[in-house]
Amino acid sequence: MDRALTWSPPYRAISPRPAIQKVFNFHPPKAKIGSIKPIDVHVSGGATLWFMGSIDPSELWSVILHTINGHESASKLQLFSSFISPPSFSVRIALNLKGVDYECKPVYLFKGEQFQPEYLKINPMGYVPAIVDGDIILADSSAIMWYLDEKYPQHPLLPSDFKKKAINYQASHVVSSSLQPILRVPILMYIKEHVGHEQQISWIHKHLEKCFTALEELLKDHAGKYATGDELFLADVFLAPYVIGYPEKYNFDMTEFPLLSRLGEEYLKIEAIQGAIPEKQIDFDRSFYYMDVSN
Ligand SMILES: N[C@@H](CCC(=O)N[C@@H](CS)C(=O)NCC(=O)O)C(=O)O
Repeated sequence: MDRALTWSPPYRAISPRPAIQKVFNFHPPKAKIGSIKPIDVHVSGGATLWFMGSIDPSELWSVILHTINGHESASKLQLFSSFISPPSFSVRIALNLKGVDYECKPVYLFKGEQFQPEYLKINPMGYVPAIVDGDIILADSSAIMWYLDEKYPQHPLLPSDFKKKAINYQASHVVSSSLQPILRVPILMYIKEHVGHEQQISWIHKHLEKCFTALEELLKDHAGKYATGDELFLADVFLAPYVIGYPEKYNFDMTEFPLLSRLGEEYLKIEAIQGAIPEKQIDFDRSFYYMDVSN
C-alpha cells in the first residue's frame, strides 16, 4: 500500500496545538473516507491535511496520529502500572483501544516502589496507575480515562446517547469506587494476616457477589455484545479486569452471573484487551500474582 503522505501548504496552519485538537475531532466513520482519494481532513481555520495515495480507512487514524505526534512530540506516553492492579489493566485497555502508543513503566508494588520519593512525585497517593503524557502527569484511573478520551478521541469511551452514557458512568463507578477500594491487595493481605485466610476469602466473595449482582441487574436491559451495546465503552473497560481471570484467581463461582460471564468471554476475543491482561505484562510474576490468596 502506498502510504506516502504529502502536506499541502496549509499544514503549517495547523500548529499550534488548539488547531491540532480539531484534527483529532475529525470522525472517520462519518466522513466515508474510504471512497475519497486523495483524502482531505479539515482542521480548524480551514487548514487541510492532504493524504495522497491510497490509505486503508482502518489505518487512517494511526497514520494521522503517527504523523502529528512525529511532528509535535518526540516522547511517548508513559504508563506507570502493575500487572496485579485492575485499574492499571483498565487503563491499558483504554490505551490499546485508542491505539495510543505508550511505554509501560512497571511499578513493583511488592518491593514498595510506589512509596519511593521519585514515584510519589508522579502520584503522591502512591498508587498505580499513573501516566505522564508530555507535560501532563496524571493519576487515578477514572481521571486518566476522562483525560484520554478528550486528548485521544478515537474510539470514544462513552456513547453519544446520554442514557447509555449514564449507565456507563454508573457501571464504571460501581467497579472503580465501590468494588476496587475494598478489594485492594494490601487490604486482602491485612485480612489474611490479622483475621484469617477463610475470612479473607469470604470477604472477597461477599463483595464480588454484591457488586456482580448489581451489575447483572443494571446491565441486563442495556447489554448487547458488550456491557452497554455492541461497542466497547467505559463500563467494559472497568469491568473487564474483574471478569477475566479474577473469579478463577479467587475461586469465585460465576454461575449466578451469566451476563458477566458472557462478557468476560467476549472481552477475551478483543486484541486490545488480550494485550492488556496481567499475564502479558513485562512485570508479571506468578508467585506475587497469587500471593494474596495462597496459604
Ligand atoms: N482510585 C485509584 C486506586 C488505585 C489503586 O488502588 N492502586 C493499587 C493497585 S490496584 C495500588 O497502587 N496499591 C499500592 C498500595 O496500596 O500500596 C485508581 O482507580 O487508580
